[in-house]
Amino acid sequence: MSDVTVDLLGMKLQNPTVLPSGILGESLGMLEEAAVKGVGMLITKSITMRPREGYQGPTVIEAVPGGLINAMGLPNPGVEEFAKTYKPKMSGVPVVPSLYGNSVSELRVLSLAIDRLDPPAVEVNLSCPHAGGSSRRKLVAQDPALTAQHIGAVASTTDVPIIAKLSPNVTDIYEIAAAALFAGASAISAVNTFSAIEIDGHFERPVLGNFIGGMSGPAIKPLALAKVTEISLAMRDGRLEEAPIIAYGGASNGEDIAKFLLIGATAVGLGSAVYKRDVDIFSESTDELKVWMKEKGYDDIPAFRGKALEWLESEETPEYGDEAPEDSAFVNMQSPLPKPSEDESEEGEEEDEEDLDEDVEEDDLDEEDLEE
Ligand code: RRO
Repeated sequence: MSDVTVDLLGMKLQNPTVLPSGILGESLGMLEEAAVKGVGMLITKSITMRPREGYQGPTVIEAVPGGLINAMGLPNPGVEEFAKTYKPKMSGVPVVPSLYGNSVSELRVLSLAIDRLDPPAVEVNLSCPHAGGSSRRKLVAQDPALTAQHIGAVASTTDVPIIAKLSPNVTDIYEIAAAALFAGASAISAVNTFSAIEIDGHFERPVLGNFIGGMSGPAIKPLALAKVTEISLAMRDGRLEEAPIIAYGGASNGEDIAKFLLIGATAVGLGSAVYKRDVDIFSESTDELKVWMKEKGYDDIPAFRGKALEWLESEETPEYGDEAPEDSAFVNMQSPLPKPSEDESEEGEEEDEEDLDEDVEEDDLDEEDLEE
């Protein structure tokens, strides 16, 4: 039986699945249900000092197939109410509070209050793409100095491990990760949602109540994979100190989880996918991951973590490989044009072969000329 347990910041997770912040987190009952149904780790909705109602609707739309845009506006009861019901573990599953501060000093006070609740770790949300409403103000995680200040404030008030949640809306994400780790973070979570807007063609205005939102879902998976890859590669070549990465970004099944582990993640969030399926997704995806590992012959996750990065470190540009199954979506997408009919294709082949012979003769000539 494949071992899918994960060691993360002193926590032993039963599997690498994570419920990301903001998904189901408003109701304690839903968190409990996810815990009972087999999630590896829970992150709460981002908590602020004072209660926030959130933005007016619409707050979530499906803008493209597999692509949700949200602007919830950090709805949460505030730290005082949160403290009344928070438990560091639910059904044996670690519950990590997510912290959001409007300023460095506010974050410090918030972190002190959360530290009293004895959490197993804290995640610091530095990257909500619309925390300033529709003001388009700069995000903390778009600036290394601001990132270091916010993480430093939390590090000065708590001894529990700090997870810095980064934004994909930057050019060099590893530079922000470096600032966070330097200032006292022990892990990186990446990525928050991609800044996004949808326009209503009829009413000629942005669709979301807040106008600007953040995009998530399967449509962003390759983009998120690229951002996590950037961080992992920087860790491998020494630009960044080694630290666990919790990956978020469009994963929705066991093979997607494997993909993020293959590019160096330690744990993987299933967020938008919970909306599409339900909380059973955590145990179902874990089972799918186990099947994938069995097929590949891996006994545990460290046996393949980061394996796909080797391709990106290589100097050569490797071929996709003959071993790719014929029904692979990727192989099929390499020839998107309709195939010629049989007769045409035979003629085509003959012509091509003739051309090839001529080329070879010409090549031979060239070589002889050169030798002379
Ligand atoms: O609550 C939100 O609207 C929200 C947050 Br705090 C966040 O970090 N990322 C996001 O896409 N939405």
